[in-house]
Amino acid sequence: MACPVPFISIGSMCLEFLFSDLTFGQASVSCVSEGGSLATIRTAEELRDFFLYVNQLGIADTNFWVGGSDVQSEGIWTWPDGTLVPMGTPFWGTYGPFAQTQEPNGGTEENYLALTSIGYYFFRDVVCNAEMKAVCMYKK
Ligand SMILES: [Ca+2]
Repeated sequence: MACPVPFISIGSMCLEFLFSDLTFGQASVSCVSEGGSLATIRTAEELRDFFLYVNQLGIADTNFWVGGSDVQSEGIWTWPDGTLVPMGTPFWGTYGPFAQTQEPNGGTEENYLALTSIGYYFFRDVVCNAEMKAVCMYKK
């Protein structure tokens, strides 16, 4: 599947990685200016494709914003186009030394979705002013 420059084909997705340290808001604006939006991950296959690509590229020590947020309504996670983020397994990771809880676990303190190295790129809720890289998506 061909993707318009600067997006690259990963599985069924057209993605662009931004390797600047950005807040969620900055990342969101940057993706829009690239002609896309922060990435949406709708299926387990897409999450798997992302994971494999990051490992193949040797950047599996890097954290990335993607497009999910529950800032508008706590607990209701949506993508930039307003559709619902899938909840539970196998999308959201676990937290704690014995994986006692499942993400999202930050309540009103953490309203933005990231794929982090320490979380093995399962979904995780993060505070908005954290700075990390970002994954943009071109919507086909
Ligand atoms: Ca929240």
